[in-house]
Amino acid sequence: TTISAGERSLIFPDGFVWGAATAAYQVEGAARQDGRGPSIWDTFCRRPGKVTGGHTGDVACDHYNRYADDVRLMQEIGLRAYRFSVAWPRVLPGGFGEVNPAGLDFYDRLVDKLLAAGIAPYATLYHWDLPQALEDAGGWTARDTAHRFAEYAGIVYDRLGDRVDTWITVNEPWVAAFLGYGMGVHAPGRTSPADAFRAAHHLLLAHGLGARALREAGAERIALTLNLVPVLTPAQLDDPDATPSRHDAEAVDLIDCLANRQFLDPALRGRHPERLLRIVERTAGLDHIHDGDLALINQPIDLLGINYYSPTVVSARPGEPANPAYPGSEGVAFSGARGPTTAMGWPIVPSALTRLLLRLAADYPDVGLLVTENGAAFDDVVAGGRVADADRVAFIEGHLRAAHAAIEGGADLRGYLVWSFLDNFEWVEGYTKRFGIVHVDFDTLRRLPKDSAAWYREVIARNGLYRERARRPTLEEVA
Ligand code: GBH
Repeated sequence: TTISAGERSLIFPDGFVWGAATAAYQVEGAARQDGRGPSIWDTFCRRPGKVTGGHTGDVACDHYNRYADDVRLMQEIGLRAYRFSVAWPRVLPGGFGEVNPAGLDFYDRLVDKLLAAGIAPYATLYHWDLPQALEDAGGWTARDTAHRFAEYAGIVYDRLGDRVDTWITVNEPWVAAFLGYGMGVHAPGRTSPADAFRAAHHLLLAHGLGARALREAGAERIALTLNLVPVLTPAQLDDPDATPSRHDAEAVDLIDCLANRQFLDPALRGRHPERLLRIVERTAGLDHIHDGDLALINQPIDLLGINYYSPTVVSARPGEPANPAYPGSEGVAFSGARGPTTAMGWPIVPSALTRLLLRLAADYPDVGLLVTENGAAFDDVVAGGRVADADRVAFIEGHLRAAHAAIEGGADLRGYLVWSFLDNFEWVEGYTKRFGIVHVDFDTLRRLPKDSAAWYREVIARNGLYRERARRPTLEEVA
């Protein structure tokens, strides 16, 4: 019998980093503890109708107080890396100026616990919780915010840089800018396409200024994390080798430009895509882009962090109004999901991850690649003290096979971090969508590793996937 590619044993390169990720506002809670200042998400959650159930991150997983137990769990699962984010308003309650030592103390304790457990800390400096005071001064539409970010980055580095090797400046600037300032479905809830383009530029500038500050201070590894979206035509969703019509290819290129190249090209090539500049010019003008900005944004970085969840499917449709998430996308139709989806309604297409990684390797060959987020929400059920999340195991396994195929194809992929370590505050969806490999009971805050956590532990221990894993004897049986 032949073994299909989907069933082969797949071992990852030596040193491949296995881990999991979270973000401060989604897990920490303790929103008013130890001098933390308010962020735009504290404010946004209190606006009626913005977040499902009126949920907030006030308590979340209470990771701020339970981090020691959480690190113990990570160790049991065998994680080699843990990606967390630092809450800017914990460190600088007013966004700049006076430092809150208790805020830095928390990350100091967390890092020490991680290191003692043999887990590498990966610190993200901005995962969407802008200090409210900075939003009041213009938020990401203000150029100054990028400079404030670089100061903040330096302050955090001063405290943790002797122990944290891997620094991620900004998480998903597209989401922060276009969902936060354009569509208004994320904090701060503004609805101006012009503001969204300005915010996107200033987030890139923050990345560049932050990366420069980190580099000068001696940081070992610096990364930018983007939510990268493979853009496909409906035909390509069924058959990756299908050749799109000229008009559909044009639609794909436009959305790829707005979603991906808007960030990739300035950060990794020091230039703007031409068609992006034309859209920005007619939407926001170009005054916010200063001479020299591209050079600042294009700092040498070590890793590109990739958050991959699902592809976007588009085709050409003359007369179609712009999608509010993509100002400038007139004439493009977005298709709804077909085939299997997660509880978020996002299509499950692992093969798109292979294509994405190979495309990045080809187009941006000088940067290492790291999957900083991949995972899925499903309707988990606790039964008999267990969460049998076979759908999540299948999702992660499929994406690991896809990642491995990209490595075989030459992509310099250094690691994989599952989103998420814990069920947590899923932004607009509040606590109603669960992405964790560890279940959290949001009444008692008790943690329960799901079956996916036990499965992931095996993957990490074996540095890959084995065919017929059900029939492999356990160590105890062999002994
Ligand atoms: C990440 O963002 C975040 O970094 C993380 O905080 C979050 O919890 C996690 O993902 C899960 O959501 O509606 O089919 O067109 C994800 C960014 C942007 C990915 C919107 C999905 C819409 C897919 N997301 N995108 S679709």
